[in-house]
Amino acid sequence: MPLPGLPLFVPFPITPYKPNHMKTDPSGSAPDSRPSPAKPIVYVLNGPNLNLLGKRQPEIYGRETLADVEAECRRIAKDLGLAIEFHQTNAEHQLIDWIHEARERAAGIVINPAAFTHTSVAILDALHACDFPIFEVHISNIHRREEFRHHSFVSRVAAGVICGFGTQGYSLAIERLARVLAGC
Ligand code: DHK
Repeated sequence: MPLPGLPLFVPFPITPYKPNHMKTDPSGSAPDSRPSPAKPIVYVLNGPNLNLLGKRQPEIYGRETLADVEAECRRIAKDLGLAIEFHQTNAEHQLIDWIHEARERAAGIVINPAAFTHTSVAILDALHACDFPIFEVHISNIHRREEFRHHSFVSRVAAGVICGFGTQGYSLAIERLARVLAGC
């Protein structure tokens, strides 16, 4: 029986995003005192060989460079009121270190792990330690390519996956992340 005065249906509560450092400790102690960033930070992380974007297999990855992608990510993030940390590395451990850094500072991650998508349990584990939305991006349609590219470890933890939209996939992922962070 519903209690008098209470609605029959309580909608699923949307919990607004709080970065880790602003969460109240379950023990009851106060949240730590680091200042909250003015804008939510999104880490845009890129894995191996993406530094060669525009030069490497342009028939697959297109002619835009990673610098072009970064500029577009920054442009769209500015419009959406987000700050961007944009990185590329050829080293697995460096990607993991940035994911750990993001865990402390960021509101979300957009990641193109490139070849590590298909191989790295370590990157999956690092992403599992983050409690914010993660969007996985692939420039090419990995499902139209060699079979070894069809499996992604990262998809197990991604809120969404974009592939085959070319470099526009990054902008789409940032737009989606902004919506999710706004609770819509
Ligand atoms: C980029 C790579 O470097 C490949 O190893 C992936 C991905 C696909 C992309 O499409 O962005 O298999």
